[in-house]
Order: sequence, then C-alpha cells, then structure tokens
Amino acid sequence: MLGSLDEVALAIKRYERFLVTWHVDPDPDSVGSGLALREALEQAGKEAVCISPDPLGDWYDFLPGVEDCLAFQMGMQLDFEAAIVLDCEPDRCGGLVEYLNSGIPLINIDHHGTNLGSGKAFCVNPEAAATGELIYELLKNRWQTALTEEIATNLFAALSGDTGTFRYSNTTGQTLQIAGELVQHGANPAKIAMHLYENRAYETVNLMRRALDTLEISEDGLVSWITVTRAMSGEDRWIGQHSEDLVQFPRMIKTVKLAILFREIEPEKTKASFRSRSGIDASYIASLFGGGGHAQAAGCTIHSPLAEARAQVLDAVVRELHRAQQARIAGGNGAESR
Ligand SMILES: [Mn+2]
Repeated sequence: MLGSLDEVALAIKRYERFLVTWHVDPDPDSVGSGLALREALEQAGKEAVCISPDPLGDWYDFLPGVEDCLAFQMGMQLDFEAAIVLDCEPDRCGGLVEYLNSGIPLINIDHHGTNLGSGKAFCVNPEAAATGELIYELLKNRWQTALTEEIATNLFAALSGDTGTFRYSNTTGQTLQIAGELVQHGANPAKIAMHLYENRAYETVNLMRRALDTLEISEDGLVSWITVTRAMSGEDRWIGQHSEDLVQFPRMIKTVKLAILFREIEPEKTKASFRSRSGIDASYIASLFGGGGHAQAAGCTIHSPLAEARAQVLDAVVRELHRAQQARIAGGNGAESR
C-alpha cells in the first residue's frame, strides 16, 4: 500500500469545498465510490460536487444522487479548495487533467497497483478489490459516517462492478463482509445486479452479437480476442463504457489464460483491454504500451490503426506467455511476483 487512509482523512479535514472525480470511461466502482464519498462529505458539513470526465450513461440512473453529478464540459466554472481523484491517477481524468494540474491540492484514493501515488495525500491499496472498499473503510472507520441506504447502494454497486459480481479472484472475505454489511444497510443485490447487467437496449445486445462474431483464438488455445470496430459500435456509448462485458466472452473459454478486447476508438487509436489468469500479468503487458491496471485486469491505448495495434499487442503477448512459461520451468514464480 502506498500512502494511507489516515493521511487522506487528515487532508480532507483541512478543506471545505471539494471536486470529486474519477477516470474517463467511468465504471460502477468509480461512480459509486464518488457518489458515496460526496454524501459522506455532506454529512460532515462539507460541500462536494461530482464531475465525471465523461457523461454517464443512463444505466447509472438508479444510483442515488447521480442526478446531481455533472459531466465535464470545456469552459466549465471550476472553483474548489481541493480535488479528490478516485480509482485512477489524476492524469486519467480526461478534460479535467488541466484543472487538476493547475496547483489545486489533490487527494487520490485508488486500488490500481500501477498508480504510484501523487498529490497532497493519497492511499493506493492494490489489495482492495475496489476503490469502493477503501471509501467504505474511510466512512466507517475514520469518520463514523451514517451508512444510509443511498451510500450502501452506491458502495455495493462499486464492489459488484469491480469483482464481476463477486466472481473474480480479487473477491476476498473482507469484500463479502463489507457487501453483507451494505445489504444490512439497505443495498438490494438483485436490484443492483439487474440495473448493472440486465438493463440493456436490444441494439446493444445486438452489437455484442456482432462483436462475438469476431472471436479468434491462438493456435495453442491460450489467448483469445474479440475486435470491435467503429463501424460496429457506432455511437453506442454502452459499448464505449462496457468493454468489460465484451471481454468476458473470450474469457469464458476453458483453455484461455489471456482474453483481449480490441476496440477501434479512432482511425489511429486502438484500445486493448486484458483479462488474465494463471500467473499472466496483464498489467505488465498493458504497461509495455503505456497502460496499466491490475495483474488480472488491465488496459492500454495504442496510437496506431486497429490491425497494426492488434498485431503489436499479440506479438508482445506471445513473448510474455513464453517468459511466464520459462519462469515456471525454472521453478521460479516470476510472473506471479512481478
Ligand atoms: Mn476500480
């Protein structure tokens, strides 16, 4: 862990008016954490405004307090005493990066191991399944915030999102204990899962079908990937913010150790999302292309056309698989310990 929640709590105490923000392509962990934190700050008599670098899709409408969350726009009036950046480094905040770099005191709470921590105070704990776990700790054990149904719902959505509904290997006893307590405070697991996973437009599911048509697998069966072109996804914002849901398809194949989604963002800009298991370090592969994340889930953006970017990534993947295999043969656990 880098920094600490005590450091973060101390820094927050010093200010009254906060910007709360998170990464581009927001996910339930970032949004749920932000909305819960804002309510807690208000309970403590402080002012806080959530501004998302990207507009939120309507599938977030069920999160309590989301109606007061603003989407960043150029020329927006930004006047805060401090900024709290959640679930990423400040430089992943899209249009807000310039403001965050303007000298405003920064407080950073995250669980991505590739985040080295920055700002006045930070807490980066890769052992937390979600940033929502860290927010829970802060509210419960540092501030004695009243866990309202609204806070419980937002934090449960955060935990559910980053653990694949408590299926991924980052799910710990602690995660489930927190989730249990959130349910006791009014979070409704079935309702939250329905909103997060069973609330799509027909067009969106139809796009998933077309994406699934592109499924490919390496000869050895270890790597599988799907590809979404701009022509395929068009302006569909759900696809834009839910690459997670598409990468699960190659991930379902029993021989696959690394699943990849390639997404064409612009003619010269490609996004790769990785999901791995069995000692393959996805964040290492992502870092070769300037990206980051967790060992089991990571991503990067490559400034090359889709076909070229895909070839580069698959090449790097072959080398990393070979290296991990060699490490195992040598009896080491290089891949696991990186
Ligand atoms: Mn997260």
